[in-house]
Amino acid sequence: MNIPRKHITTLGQFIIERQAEFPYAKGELSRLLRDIGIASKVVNREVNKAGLVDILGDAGSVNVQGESVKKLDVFANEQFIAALSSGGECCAIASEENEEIIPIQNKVSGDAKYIVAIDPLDGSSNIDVNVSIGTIFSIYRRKSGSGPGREEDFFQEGTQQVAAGYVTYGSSTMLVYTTGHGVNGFTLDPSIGEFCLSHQAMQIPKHGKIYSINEGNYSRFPEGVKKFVRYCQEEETSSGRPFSSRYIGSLVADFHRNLIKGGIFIYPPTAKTPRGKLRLLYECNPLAFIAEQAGGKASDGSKRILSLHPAALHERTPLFIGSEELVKKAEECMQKYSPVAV
Ligand code: AHM
Ligand code: MG
Repeated sequence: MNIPRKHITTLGQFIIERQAEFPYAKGELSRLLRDIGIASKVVNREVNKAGLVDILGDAGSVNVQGESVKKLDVFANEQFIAALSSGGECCAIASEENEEIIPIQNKVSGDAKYIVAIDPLDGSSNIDVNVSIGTIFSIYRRKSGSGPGREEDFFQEGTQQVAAGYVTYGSSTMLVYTTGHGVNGFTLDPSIGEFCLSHQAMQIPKHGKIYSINEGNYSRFPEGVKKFVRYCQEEETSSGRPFSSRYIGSLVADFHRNLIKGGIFIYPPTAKTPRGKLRLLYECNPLAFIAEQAGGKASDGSKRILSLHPAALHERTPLFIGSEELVKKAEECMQKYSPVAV
């Protein structure tokens, strides 16, 4: 029996069809997103064969946050830098793996207009145990006039992002992005090597029933977070509590699951890490943009993530992100029980 094939929209087609929605529709942003999509396919290929080749394990170096770097982090970083440097639309990159920005002298199109902040491979401690990992990216227009971009170009609030997205390398590989007109998700079809539109106009459920937090740190949580965790665990039929606890330890995968099913992800300030662990520029801001575009909310416990003004490239912030109702409830707990912790 012949099963009629459904119409497929590839990422490339979708970006071009939606180009008119982009703030400055001259094709540059389309090309930039295309470059990121291509690099992520190369990274996906390596991630998928990580168990087969001698690419696992520490690369022997330590990144700027003092964490050990796996070989795939290095590989992913190089792929994205190469794609963005040669693509002609990006004038500077800020990467989790590089202490300083990477300024790009543009030979192709003169002065490129965009800067990209990226975490090339997040959750890398999960690589050698076959658990989902991801790439997170954020795109801004430059503030400086011409030539290679500068560090100050990156000190813009998250509200200024023109596009943001992530790729999750999991049981299937997905690219999810927004340009400020809703959120769309594309699943990689390995047989044709294309990201195909699979999740159109994604919306996060308003009332989620999942909470995601590293409860091993419970004793170090501020009182507000402890109260919220206990709220999630209490019995109450009308609100569906107790909620389920789900924590992968890969931000992209935890966020992606909660985006689809509804829930809250928290990386709070702790006694050990008073500003939390996650980085504002290339982890929190892009996911906050996506969360808001999908009808959710992202906060540092009291302030909107997208309103924070970065003062350093690798700045950290506490993160409460996901379904609106749950983030509001967590904020209430923080304001009531830990007003000075945020
Ligand atoms: P990384 O950028 O070094 O990979 O660290 C970020 C990861 C996130 O993916 C995840 O949400 C978090 O660290 C987990 O941290 P913890 O192990 O402290 O719970
Ligand atoms: Mg990271």
